[in-house]
Amino acid sequence: MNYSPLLTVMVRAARKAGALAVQFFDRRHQLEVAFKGKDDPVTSADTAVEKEILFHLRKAYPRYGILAEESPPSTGKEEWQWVVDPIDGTLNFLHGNPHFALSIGLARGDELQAGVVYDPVRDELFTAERGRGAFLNDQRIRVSDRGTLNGALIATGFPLRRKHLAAPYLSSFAAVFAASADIRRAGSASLDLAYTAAGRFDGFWESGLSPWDIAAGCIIVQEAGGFCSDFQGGNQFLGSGNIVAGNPNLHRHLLTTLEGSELPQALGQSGTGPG
Ligand code: 2AM
Ligand code: CA
Repeated sequence: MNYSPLLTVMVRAARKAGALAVQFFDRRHQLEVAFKGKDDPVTSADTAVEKEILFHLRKAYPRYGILAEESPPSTGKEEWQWVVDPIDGTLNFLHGNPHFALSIGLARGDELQAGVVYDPVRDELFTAERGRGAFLNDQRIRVSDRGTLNGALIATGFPLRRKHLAAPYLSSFAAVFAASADIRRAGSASLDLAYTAAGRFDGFWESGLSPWDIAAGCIIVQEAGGFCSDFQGGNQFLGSGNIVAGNPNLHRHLLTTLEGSELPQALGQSGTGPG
């Protein structure tokens, strides 16, 4: 696969750090777990994998800003910014479920430019660069072409750190569940988006995410021909952490279905953003 110079750097970072993540995964019982908040674990694996990713990115692009899950943010004034999650799906990782990914996005101002989501256990590398399409390993990927929710397989995530949103969330679940074939909750937002880009899911919704959970996955969805938005259909998904994604038809149907549920209003009342 002939990657651009930019993607070459991002892919190198993902592969080197991915190998490290798998080593940690194989001896996860020895990891010390600290908690950033309730149900918000961080291990030495998260910090070491992030350090490895940032080493490669900084070496090639020393002036770019950095927004990464386990590091203090840079000034935020840089035009170009890396948006990095070293292990997305930390709870899976810690429980020995082999479903997690490294997520590396690049934004210029508000616009996503490139993304890499790497599942090091399955060695599946999802990549995209603005205007150049989306790929899984060296194969071009596209979102599904399903026109309606009828028969659709939809991914979601629970508001695990905002359990007071359980009831309104379940109202959105019930609405989508009634209209679709089935729903999956796999525990890694970046992989949910990458799978949506590859047509493995027809769509995805979740609330309360952080920019590093979704930046890379969203540009992969967009370059695979899909749409990503917030719950109002606008482009404030990185800032709000509330996201709806899918092929263009499914995206529209999902938005309408979610609008008919209690979730958007409850999010409006409890404020947006991760937590
Ligand atoms: P993590 O594994 O890196 O914590 C699961 O629903 C998905 O949501 C995962 O991608 C998880 O990322 C992310 N996630 C859950 N709660 C979050 C929060 N409060 N802030 C940011 N990301 C969150
Ligand atoms: Ca994450």
